Amino acid sequence: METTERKKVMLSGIQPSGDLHIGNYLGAIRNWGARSDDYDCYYFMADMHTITVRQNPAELRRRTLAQLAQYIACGLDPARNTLFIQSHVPAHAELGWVLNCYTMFGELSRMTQFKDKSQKNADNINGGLFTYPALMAADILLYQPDYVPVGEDQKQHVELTRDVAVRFNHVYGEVFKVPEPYIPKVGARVMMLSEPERKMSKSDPNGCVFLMEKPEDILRKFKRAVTDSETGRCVYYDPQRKPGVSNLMDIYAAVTGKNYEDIEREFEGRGYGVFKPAVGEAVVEYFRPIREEAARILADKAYLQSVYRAGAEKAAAIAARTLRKVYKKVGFVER
Ligand code: ATP
Ligand code: LTN
Repeated sequence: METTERKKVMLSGIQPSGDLHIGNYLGAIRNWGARSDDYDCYYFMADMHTITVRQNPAELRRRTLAQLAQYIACGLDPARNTLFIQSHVPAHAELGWVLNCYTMFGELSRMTQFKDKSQKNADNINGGLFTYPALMAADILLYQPDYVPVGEDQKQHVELTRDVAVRFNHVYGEVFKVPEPYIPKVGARVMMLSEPERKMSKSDPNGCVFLMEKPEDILRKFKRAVTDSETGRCVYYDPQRKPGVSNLMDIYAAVTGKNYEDIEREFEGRGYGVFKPAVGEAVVEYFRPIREEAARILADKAYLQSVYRAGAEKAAAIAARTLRKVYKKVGFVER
């Protein structure tokens, strides 16, 4: 039957600022593939965002392709998802500029990612780092998505995107669809194994577990994970008092599908010495097929090229439509 109903749209991106870690997967990528039958899905490598922090060019290029191979290995079939590299679609930079002019200094000043990253890179607090959320708003609004599947830390940026879209629509009529963040219940904020008070982050490789890491390295990191010194060494969920154990429980729950009660029962009276390696092994097994498949795909450079070229072409066509409308609304003369 012919239908004129628009398919729902999902879109998200990750910076190739480091190798992908289990936080990126559990917080974001895991939610991406699930809907590719019912949704139009756009996923990209946010390389333009990555240069807000100094990068080694060869490494950035390598990681961008490795990230694409990992997207595919995580189940994103390029035939059913538009996979592309942000810098291949100029409309991102073009709409990014326009939206810079509709995003307030005060709003940008409140972004916690800006505050964190300027602390970490005190010698390079550049304009791009500050205005990054306006480019992210452009990334999103170009494709008119319904949902943006991200981890908890990106909620503030998606909310700013909504505010910018509403502001723009208020002046010019319904130009942008106002998107919703789509955040998982378990795994939305995976913490460092070495410092469970801090978010696991690619640009901070200590305490981070990477998807492509060797099984023995993953196991070692879990065995050394910081817990607490509570007597009895009981496994139970209490993120305030037991951030290390609760983080491990979240990871274990996410990869096994068990709930907190199941996990507490499973490790009752068995202590952290049994619990930590068990989580490590579950993680190794969960990611084994992804790791092997990604390594296989990465070796096929011609295939990867065909995927990102086709992706850029499809993405550019959609993005150009929104950009044209925006240019017209703000008063630019049509070429
Ligand atoms: P960087 O260190 O360069 O900021 P990052 O590791 O924080 O990188 P991003 O590229 O900022 O990762 O994030 C990619 C996606 O993964 C986003 O949707 C983000 O919300 C999610 N994400 C990042 N870190 C975590 C985490 N620790 N737990 C859950 N989700 C996360
Ligand atoms: N800001 C995100 C990466 C990102 C993104 C996006 C996510 C850039 N553009 C658009 C969702 C939608 C980050 O640093 N994790």
